[in-house]
Amino acid sequence: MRIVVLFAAFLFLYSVGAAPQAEVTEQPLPFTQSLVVDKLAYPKAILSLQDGRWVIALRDGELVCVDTDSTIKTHKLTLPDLYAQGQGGLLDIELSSDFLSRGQVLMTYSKGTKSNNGIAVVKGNLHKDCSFSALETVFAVSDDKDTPVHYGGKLLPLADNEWLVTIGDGFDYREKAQVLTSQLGKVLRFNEAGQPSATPPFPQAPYVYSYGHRNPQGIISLPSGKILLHEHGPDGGDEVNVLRAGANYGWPVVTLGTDYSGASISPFKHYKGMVNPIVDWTPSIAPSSMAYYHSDSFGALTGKVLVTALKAKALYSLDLSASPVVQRRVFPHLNERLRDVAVGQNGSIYILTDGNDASLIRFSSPM
Ligand SMILES: [Ca+2]
Repeated sequence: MRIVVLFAAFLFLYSVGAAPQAEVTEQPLPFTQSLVVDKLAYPKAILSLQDGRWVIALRDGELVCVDTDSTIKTHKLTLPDLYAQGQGGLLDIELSSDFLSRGQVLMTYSKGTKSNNGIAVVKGNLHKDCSFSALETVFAVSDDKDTPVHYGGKLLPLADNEWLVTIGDGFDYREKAQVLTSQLGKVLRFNEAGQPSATPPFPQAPYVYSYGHRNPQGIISLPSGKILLHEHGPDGGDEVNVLRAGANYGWPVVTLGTDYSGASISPFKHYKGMVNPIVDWTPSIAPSSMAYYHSDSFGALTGKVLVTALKAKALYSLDLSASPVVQRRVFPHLNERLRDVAVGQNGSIYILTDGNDASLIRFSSPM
């Protein structure tokens, strides 16, 4: 394995554009870089199995398992009616609280046909040899949708076997983000039996946790218990939001972005009863995933939130203790579309690149 030691020795200003936005500086950080796996076809998510093993979920329904000795095994899942077109496919994988006892994980994928598709959540047991058993559907979004884009599809485990899943607006259905009886443009809450919460914020729409979202592809919980979500805006207007049950995040009534045509989507930068983001990225960076850096291995990143971006080809660190939130660019030499980020047990940062010839790369502190 090729080990490259690089020292980012100079701090210089990096501007993401001419928008009304704070300048993003680079984070100087000594590191060692190593390739974990390459030649991955359209990977969407990585998962630490908390014992040095990793799993990579590929768009077309395959799992790639990386053992502690770097041995790689693969397993092709049988996902009912997988619809892997456009931005769809197998999209996320997370550990259930039953992982240690029986290997249970939850996954999301786009299910259905060209004329009717949407996010489904499945569960099942992942074994040490990368085989998979007891695949079962937990939950499927109820709306009809005929676009292959804006799925969301990111999972977050909560306490008591409850989960959140992000659901995008389907692009052509943005008005539904404000309609509680639709599940598009929402964050939904359910348990591993597929039932809604016993204490939903909207009794008439018991799966809905929050609404007014566009295409959220990052959701994490912080040690404080806060839940953080980021979502793609249109042309500009990518957002980080602090998520609360019952809150309205504004889309498409409020956005700092414009339509791809340049047309205004909304005259409103704020609207009564709708929650403003804590970070606005205009121009768009296309945020694809997020992780909390809990370790002191890279001391400059301790307590920061890491965000991968597709369009900006960058990894950002966010300091939420500052107001406004301070953003810095980490490992700026990467300069590739980045799909996912996760933190290993020893504080190494694992970054998944995007596309049909993607890689999983590990960054460790040389200290
Ligand atoms: Ca918003």
